[in-house]
Amino acid sequence: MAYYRCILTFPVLCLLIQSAAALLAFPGAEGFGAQATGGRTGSVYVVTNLNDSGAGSFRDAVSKSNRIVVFAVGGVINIDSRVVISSRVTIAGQTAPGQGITIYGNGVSYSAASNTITRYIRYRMGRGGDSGKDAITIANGENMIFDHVSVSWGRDETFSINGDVSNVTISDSIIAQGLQTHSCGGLMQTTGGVSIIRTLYIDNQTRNPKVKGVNEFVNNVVYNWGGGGGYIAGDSDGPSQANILNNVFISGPSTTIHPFTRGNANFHTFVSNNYYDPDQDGTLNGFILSPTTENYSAVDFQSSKYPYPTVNTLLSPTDALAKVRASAGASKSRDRVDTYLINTELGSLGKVGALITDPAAAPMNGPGPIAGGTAPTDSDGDGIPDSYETAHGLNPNSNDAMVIASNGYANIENYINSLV
Ligand SMILES: *[C@@H]1O[C@H](CO)[C@@H](O)[C@H](O)[C@H]1NC(C)=O
Ligand SMILES: *[C@@H]1O[C@H](CO)[C@@H](O)[C@H](O)[C@H]1NC(C)=O
Ligand SMILES: *[C@@H]1O[C@H](CO)[C@@H](O)[C@H](O)[C@H]1NC(C)=O
Ligand SMILES: CC(=O)N[C@H]1CO[C@H](CO)[C@@H](O)[C@@H]1O
Repeated sequence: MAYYRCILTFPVLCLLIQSAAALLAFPGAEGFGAQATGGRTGSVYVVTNLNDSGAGSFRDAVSKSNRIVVFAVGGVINIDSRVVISSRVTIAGQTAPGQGITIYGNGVSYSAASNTITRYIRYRMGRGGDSGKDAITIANGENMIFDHVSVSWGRDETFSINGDVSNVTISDSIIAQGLQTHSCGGLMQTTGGVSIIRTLYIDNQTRNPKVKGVNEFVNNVVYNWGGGGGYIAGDSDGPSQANILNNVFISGPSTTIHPFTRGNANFHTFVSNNYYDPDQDGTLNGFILSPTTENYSAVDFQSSKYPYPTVNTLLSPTDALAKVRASAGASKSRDRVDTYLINTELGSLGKVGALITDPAAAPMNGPGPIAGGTAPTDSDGDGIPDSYETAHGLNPNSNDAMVIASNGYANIENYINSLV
């Protein structure tokens, strides 16, 4: 009805409104954060060096809103103090040559960084980071999507959302090795929703994750959680509503406790098809947890799913495991750390798990090396290489990166989306 009225009276306006509402952060974006707009309509910032600060640095790139950040360098960016991400920023780690970008040495804050799109980048905090801080923190804000992000070595939590936060997606990512003694995957406590999709939680003593509020937890793999717990149903006075579907829980050497703990009657959840392999024997020979209090703690079981924005394709638990192994994290070029976590640890199906407090020591041996590579030629410096411009009818000698193409994305977005 509304649609017809639109067509008859204001056809052009109507089409504009519809395409604006329907445009995803990138093609295939899913979950609560799928409609984040990032830096679209702003300008392009090309990161040209690995310096901690100053012109051409990552810190400078994300210091202002309305930017699409691309990389003409690859490697490790060592940061001393925490980096604060601005709102309406797109971070396109997939544009970096070589093995991409690792931010190492401290954490990043996405508090109030509403409407951000972050893809194919590694945030590794480490012991030198600020005590009591997370590798990624979000205390407030909405509409953020983290896709193919590898985050590790938080001193407090690794990826932590806690506050007035809405509409966040974490998809195809790795949340790894919260540092002892806290060793946390992280809180996922929103007022308005976080989707966690096809993501690996690995080697965290506790909070893999700890959830309160609105949560969709679909097709994830949780490996080698510690005695603090796997998926912790926040035992809170406030209400939570979660869909927990088709996930895989594999015990490792550090696992001493059931995958689900601490729920109470305020934790309302629809659970289905969650797979648990408890025996650490190197073979995938687990079972689907039946929805009992013993298996899921004393949650309030729902008989139907909450109508949350969700995955386009719900995988079986074993397909989810295969997908996570193949592509979770900054997998355009997997670094040594993620390769170790995925192949050596997760690939052992229960036999190997890291017992570390210092990521600079063996077996992790720090964040590097990350091959730097060479950026393709970009004559007009607009962030889109000449070869792509020529192949797609753009002008390699004039800045046309932010021109909106017929599909609604800026030219540069079509370029960065074409890379992965
Ligand atoms: C990056 O750091 C190097 C080494 O400290 C310095 O020589 C160079 O000028 C810096 N580049 C910029 C653009 O500040
Ligand atoms: C979250 O997303 C929904 C659906 O797009 C929207 O209706 C709602 O206003 C968003 N919430 C915030 C706080 O932006
Ligand atoms: C947990 O789930 C398994 C597999 O469905 C089932 O065999 C077992 O009885 C459940 N455990 C309890 C204590 O309910
Ligand atoms: C990197 C790190 O500290 N990992 C810890 C994660 O939790 C497990 C389970 O307790 C610990 O054994 C690890 O040391």
